[in-house]
Amino acid sequence: MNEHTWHDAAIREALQVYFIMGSNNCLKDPLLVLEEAIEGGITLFQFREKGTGALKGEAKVEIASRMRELCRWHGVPFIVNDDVELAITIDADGVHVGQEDEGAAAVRERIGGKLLGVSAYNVAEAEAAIRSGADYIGVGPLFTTQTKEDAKAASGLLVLAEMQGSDIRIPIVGIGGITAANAGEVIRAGADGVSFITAISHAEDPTGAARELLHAVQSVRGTSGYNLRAGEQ
Ligand code: TZP
Ligand code: MG
Repeated sequence: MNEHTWHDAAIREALQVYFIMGSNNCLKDPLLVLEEAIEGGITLFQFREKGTGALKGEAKVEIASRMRELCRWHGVPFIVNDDVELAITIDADGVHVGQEDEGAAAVRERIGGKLLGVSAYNVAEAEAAIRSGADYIGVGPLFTTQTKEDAKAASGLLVLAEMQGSDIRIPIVGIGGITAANAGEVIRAGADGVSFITAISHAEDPTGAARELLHAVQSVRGTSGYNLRAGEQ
């Protein structure tokens, strides 16, 4: 299967409150954090198991499978960072790769119609990602982040305006230092959604944190009929 099965409108909906996390980002049981975040209304989840103390081998597959099932049960799309093999094994909904990872075009070949996200720091990288078959791009770090060990300098929000000015029409999610306090600005600057690690993974109340992020995004962006889960909140 090689055609894209994700339509733009559905992707823009899913990107709204995009929680990224691995076991080493959490202050308590990662499965509990994920469950609470889902309860609060996250619209997409990315399993990103990397950095100091990251799980490997069987342990990584085990926790990923449990998170995958939790997301499936609640109807939240589940994406794997970098590890295409794992994404295929546990039948993830998609894969997200950075510029430094396996070429996005090669990943597209391997995953067929699954969702493909690619990180882009600037317009040139966004254009390359689109040529490679990306379904959406993750743009950032927009603000300073403590979380990514090899993060580039924060770009600020201007990069989002530059992308609009350059006719980049692919769905965009912002990343890097995003909280409920600045999420609205990110949407106003042109992103379809916000992605973040710490804003939920370090929250004392992940459910409340997710609700605040959803509110911050939707009060700028509005809601649409596409968000089938909105009625549950
Ligand atoms: N890519 C760019 S910044 C970042 C990644 C994975 C980390 C985002 O983490 P936080 O805690 O939301 O700043
Ligand atoms: Mg990567």
